[in-house]
Amino acid sequence: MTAITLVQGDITRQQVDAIVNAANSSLLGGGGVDGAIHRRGGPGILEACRELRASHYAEGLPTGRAAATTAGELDARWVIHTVGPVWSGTEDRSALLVSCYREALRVAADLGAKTVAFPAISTGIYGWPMDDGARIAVRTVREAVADPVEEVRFVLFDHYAYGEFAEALAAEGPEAPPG
Ligand code: AR6
Repeated sequence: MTAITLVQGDITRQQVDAIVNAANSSLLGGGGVDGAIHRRGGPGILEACRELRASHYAEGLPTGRAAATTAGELDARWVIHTVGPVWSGTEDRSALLVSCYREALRVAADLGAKTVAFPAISTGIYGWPMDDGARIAVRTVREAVADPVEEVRFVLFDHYAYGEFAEALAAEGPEAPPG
C-alpha cells in the first residue's frame, strides 16, 4: 500500500529516496523547482543531465517523460527529471501531465525507491491552474502507485498549493485501493 502525504515546504529539503524535478526538455536547468534543485544539489546533477542528453536524449527529454540522475548533495539518492506540459487554454494537455506523474513513478519503482517527493508539476512557470494540477496529481498517483514505493509525498511550496492538494486528496481518499 502506498501512502500519499502532503507537506508544505521546499522540496530540496526533503529526505527521501527520490526527488522529482519539474524540469524542461533541455535538462540543463531553469527557474522554480528546477533552479532550486540544481542550486542545492550542486554541479553533479547538471553533469549527469548533460550525460543523459549525450546518451539518450540528444533532442531533449520529451514532455511527459521522466529520467533519473544522481541527487548530488541533496538528501536523496536520485533526482527524477520530468517535463510537464505548458498550460493551454485552448488545447487539453492533461494526458501529458498524467504521464509525468506516471512515468516518474515508474522510474522511481524501477530504481527501488521507497519514498518519492513530487512538486506540483507545471503549476508554476508553466501556468497550470493549481486546482486542476492538484486533482490530476493526486488521482494519477493514487491509481498508479507501484511496489516498492511506500510513500509519495507532495511537497507544496505555499499555503494555497497545500490547500488545493488537501482538497484533492480528501476528494480522492488518502490511500490506494488494496492490490
Ligand atoms: N519546493 C517545492 N515547490 C516549489 C519550489 C521548491 N523549492 N519552488 C517552486 N515550487 P515550477 P513548472 C513550486 O515553475 O511550472 C523551470 O524553469 C511552484 O510554486 O518549478 O513545471 C523549468 O526549467 C509551483 O507550484 O515548474 C521549466 O522551464 C511548482 O513548484 C519550467 O520552470 C512548479 O513550478 C517548469 O515549470
